[in-house]
Amino acid sequence: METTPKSPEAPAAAKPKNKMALIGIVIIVLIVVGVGAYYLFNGGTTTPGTPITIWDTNGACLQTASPPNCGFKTSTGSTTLNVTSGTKVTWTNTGGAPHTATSCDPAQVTTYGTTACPTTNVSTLDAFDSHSLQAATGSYSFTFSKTGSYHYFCTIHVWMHGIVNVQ
Ligand SMILES: [Cu+2]
Repeated sequence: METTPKSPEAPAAAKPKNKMALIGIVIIVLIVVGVGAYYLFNGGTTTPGTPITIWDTNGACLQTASPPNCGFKTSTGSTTLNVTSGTKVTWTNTGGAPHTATSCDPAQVTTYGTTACPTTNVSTLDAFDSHSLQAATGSYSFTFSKTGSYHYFCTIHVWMHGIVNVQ
């Protein structure tokens, strides 16, 4: 008499236990996936792309300076960077003044004139604008997904020019 009521009780007690274990496993899986996604996302935004250095001479960036005392340069010292499609490029301002890396699309020519953009990018190319990058530390990244020649300049010193060729 005593054993018969006990046996249906045992599975009833085991069921919530299994449920708790399942919930525990689900929570652990969610944490693992969440942490993994965080690192994946964080890695994607903090990993520097192909570098372009924005430089000046202790904050000086004069249009009349010869040779130039400010500008854009790649790791080889060139103002032109050649990359393949899908490459992320990262501009870092190492100078003492704020600078920008801004694509030469028609809207910029309208605002800043042809000194800023002697060559205008074709309208099918993506536009980019870092806006003002803080002296010494500011950086900006842009991923080039369309092939073509991207002319860009600094909106603060419109005589600063650079080119990114995407093949
Ligand atoms: Cu500048």
